[in-house]
Amino acid sequence: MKPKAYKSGVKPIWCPGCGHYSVLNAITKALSVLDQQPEDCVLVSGIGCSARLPAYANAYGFHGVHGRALPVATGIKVARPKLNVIAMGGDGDGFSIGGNHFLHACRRNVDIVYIAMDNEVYGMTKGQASPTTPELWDHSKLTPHGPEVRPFQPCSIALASGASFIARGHSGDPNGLAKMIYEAIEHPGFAFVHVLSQCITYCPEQSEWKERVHDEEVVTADPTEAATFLQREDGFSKGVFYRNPRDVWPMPHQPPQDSNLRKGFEL
Ligand SMILES: Cc1ncc(C[n+]2csc(CCOP(=O)(O)OP(=O)(O)O)c2C)c(N)n1
Repeated sequence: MKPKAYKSGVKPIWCPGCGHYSVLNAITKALSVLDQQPEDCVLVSGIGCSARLPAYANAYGFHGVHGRALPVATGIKVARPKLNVIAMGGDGDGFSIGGNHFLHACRRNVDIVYIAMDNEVYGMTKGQASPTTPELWDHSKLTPHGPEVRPFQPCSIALASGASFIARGHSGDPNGLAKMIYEAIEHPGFAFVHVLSQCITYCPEQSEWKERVHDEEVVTADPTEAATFLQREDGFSKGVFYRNPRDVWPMPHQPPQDSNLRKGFEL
């Protein structure tokens, strides 16, 4: 099927210039290259501008509650392992209210993809600071001097929490992002794709991201090398940083081997 066939008839209501349009295009392109049947794929989201995406795609969709995309996606994958499950949402959804679920989804290594559409702001609720807002970003009346705290580091935290695939894309490069999403779907285990997805409505300066983003293909399976890279880079590197397949949860059930233990409890 052509990428267009993976779009629903619902017209997006995102602002002009929003990066989320490109993420939708990248997802539909990746599904097209995979030749995925729409009924074999589920897009799961929480709440936010980004979380509207499943409504715009021709696949199963679940628009859930704020911060809860990952537990829902985990439940779907465990119940229906053959489905291609792609969870998504914004930086507020994923790293603030849903932050705890992010850590544990990385740790469990369920075979799902998680696309965080990071615009460094709460877009839907009109531009408050989020966990990834720069320390001195002073555009919101709620934080007139900026949030004055260090931004959350999504890729480093994903690595420390056990994600087995970590990449960063940019909405200004939908083709590169589509390839990355394709690789994330093909990866067995929890695949985290951090997307710099601009919100020029509340952060007009993000239109400069296209000049700041640079390619940095550091595919390593060594967590120490990945951690060192992620601590040194400037947050605008683009590429697949880490790929290290490991056991996927849930593991195949192994009956207890200790027959004495079993006998001891037999009636
Ligand atoms: C439990 C709960 N708290 C707060 C809200 C209000 N709310 C709706 S969307 C949103 C933030 C969305 O920001 P983000 O996840 O960064 O996505 P974006 O809109 O920027 O794509 C908030 C706080 C809510 N819907 N539910």
